[in-house]
Amino acid sequence: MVDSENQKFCLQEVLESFKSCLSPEKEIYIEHYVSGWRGLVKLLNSLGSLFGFISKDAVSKTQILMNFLKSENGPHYATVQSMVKFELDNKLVDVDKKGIYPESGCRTLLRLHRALRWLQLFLERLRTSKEDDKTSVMCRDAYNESLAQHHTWLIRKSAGMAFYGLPVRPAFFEVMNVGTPEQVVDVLGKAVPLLYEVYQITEELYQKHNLLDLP
Ligand code: 1Q0
Repeated sequence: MVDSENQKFCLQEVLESFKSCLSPEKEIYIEHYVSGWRGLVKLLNSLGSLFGFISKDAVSKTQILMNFLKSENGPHYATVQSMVKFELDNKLVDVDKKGIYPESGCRTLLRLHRALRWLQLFLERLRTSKEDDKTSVMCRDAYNESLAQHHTWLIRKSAGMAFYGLPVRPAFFEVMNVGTPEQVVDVLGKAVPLLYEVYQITEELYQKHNLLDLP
């Protein structure tokens, strides 16, 4: 069996997953959302063991969601909207503090949702960067503006160290497996607004149901 996490990363493929996660009614299909993250994990794995702790967490979060999808309640987990409704209606979410549902779909997806904001900010910086700009700085700035506020001191320190291990911009573009730097910039120009749309839909839904601070 092929281990999909070890296959070669392709930015285009990730983009396709995030594109297909939006239904015509702007619902978000969890299956495609997860497959977008799994594609990103492939890239992370190709960057070396320094990023292992991040990749491990991302894999575990995607696995939790896939397990819900495959469970007998699977149909309720088809979209983010149906998951939120199902888990709230059936009181399957720890709302104020951790209790009996430490791994609800809602809180798990919220972690990936916050990471999506980081990704969008990072890719936008990458898109508008110049050849000599440092990927570690772009990544750190995007992280500080988004995910960092949700992380403990220890995780912030570990993430900060890992960022120094990022490849330089030309090598990073190479890893994306898209083509020339111009083509990468072009694909990034399509990726960023798409990620933003998916992010925004989830953000509004979570806001509406007061789910943005789930423990
Ligand atoms: C390329 C560099 C990657 C840098 C990733 C930046 C994010 C740093 C995140 C550090 C996470 C540390 C591990 C554990 C965190 C958890 O405590 C936290 C909260 O969960 P919980 O259960 O404890 O409440 N988890 C999270 O915040 C989720 C983090 C998921 C991060 C997923 C990152 C996947 C990365 C993909 C590589 C993207 C490469 C970008 C360029 C590709 C071009 C399209």
